[in-house]
Amino acid sequence: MTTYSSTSPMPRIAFMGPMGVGKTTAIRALCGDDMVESDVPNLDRQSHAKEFTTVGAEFGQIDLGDGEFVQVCGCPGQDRFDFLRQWVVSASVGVFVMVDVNAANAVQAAGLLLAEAAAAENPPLALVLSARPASAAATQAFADGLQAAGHGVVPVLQVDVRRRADVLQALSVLVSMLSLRSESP
Ligand SMILES: Nc1nc2c(ncn2[C@@H]2O[C@H](COP(=O)(O)OP(=O)(O)O)[C@@H](O)[C@H]2O)c(=O)[nH]1
Ligand SMILES: [Mg+2]
Repeated sequence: MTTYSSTSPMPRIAFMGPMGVGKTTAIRALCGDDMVESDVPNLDRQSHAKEFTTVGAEFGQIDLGDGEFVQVCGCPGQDRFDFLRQWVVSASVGVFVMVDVNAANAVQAAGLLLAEAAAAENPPLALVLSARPASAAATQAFADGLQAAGHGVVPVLQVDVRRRADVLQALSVLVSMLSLRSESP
């Protein structure tokens, strides 16, 4: 069994993205009730109609098997929580940048978060999650847009965050990429 101490903390993976994209849903799909939530009634209904929104960060933990745990963390997408998101990013080994590729500002919004991750002192590995149904053409146009904006070739995974199997699969891709990275010299 793996134990964690202050010198080897549980690896943390962050979910980032705009309000309503599905961060809380993804963490709930992974962790069920085993999470600390911070949703409160949404007072900013002009930006988004949903009833609850996340203030502060929310955390859960998940057993990958063999006693290996990762902590998953949701970061608010609203700008007034910039400082909190930057802290979480700098303290994470991996980040999921969640996006609706059909949104007009998808490339810009995802690009900002990718740039924020890349600017961290020890940059976390970043994967993009396409979190709404999207055509192959729309997904390709989005990926091309990111590349044209200088973000390189970033993997874009299609997920339905309401399905635990989808979120688990995305997590296992990220964890595999992380273990490859830690093995390379
Ligand atoms: N129709 C539809 N709804 C979705 C889909 N994926 C997520 N949702 C819903 O979008 C909402 C996302 O809210 P939430 O997880 O609180 O977003 P957060 O602000 O990023 O934490 C939830 O009500 C989900 O059920 C999808 O593919 N289709
Ligand atoms: Mg939320």
